[in-house]
Amino acid sequence: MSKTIDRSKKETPPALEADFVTSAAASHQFPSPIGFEVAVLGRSNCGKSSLLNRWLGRRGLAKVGGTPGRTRLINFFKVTWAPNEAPMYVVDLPGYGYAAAPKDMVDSWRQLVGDYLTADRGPRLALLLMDIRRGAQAAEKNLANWFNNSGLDFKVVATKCDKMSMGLVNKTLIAIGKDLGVGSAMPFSSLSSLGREGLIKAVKLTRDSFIS
Ligand SMILES: Nc1nc2c(ncn2[C@@H]2O[C@H](COP(=O)(O)OP(=O)(O)OP(=O)(O)O)[C@@H](O)[C@H]2O)c(=O)[nH]1
Ligand SMILES: [Mg+2]
Repeated sequence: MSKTIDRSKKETPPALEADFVTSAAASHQFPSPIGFEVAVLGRSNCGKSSLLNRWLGRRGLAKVGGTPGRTRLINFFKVTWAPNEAPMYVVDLPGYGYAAAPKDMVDSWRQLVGDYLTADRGPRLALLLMDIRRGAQAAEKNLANWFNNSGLDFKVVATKCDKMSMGLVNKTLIAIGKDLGVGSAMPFSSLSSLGREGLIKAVKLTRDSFIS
């Protein structure tokens, strides 16, 4: 007899509303803050847009794939999870580390993302993503240091966990956490939904910590 897995009881439904608001190429184009904000950042192609779509349960909201490193804009999405819940911005930052990126592009990334991260935008959580197969490299270590020094809340998320055995995933999560000086990285797979519930919970806890 074949086994059917009933996930319906455990899975959080998609966000009630998730709408693209605007793209910004410079800080004067950032929309005014509306409250809590979650920023997704990581190396080009590490799965930022895919995570965003899977986390919110909105396939196609953020553009996936395409030419790595082509997205140079910051994309703002307005998200309301449930009725009577205040909306928040979810912010898809352009990826760094694209191998073929010319120097002026690297500089413009630094400028734009730096302007966003240092802007006075109220309570925020940054999600620092990396492909679990690549782990934490110099760029991720620099970013984690920067977050620790600036006091901006951040969580480390290892993406594409479906590409590894679960045994190795668990070991790698601990290793990444150690490399970056955090407890352990959080797992995610935009294919299998692994880690979605954990991410929903972690974001909610952080958000609630600012409200109380
Ligand atoms: N197997 C697997 N593939 C994934 C996963 N997440 C993303 N991908 C694939 O990785 C590629 C890049 O995904 P994106 O979500 O566009 O990555 P990104 O970080 O937004 O890329 P940029 O915006 O270019 O920086 C796509 O081909 C995705 O289908 C995952 O969890 N598992
Ligand atoms: Mg993207």
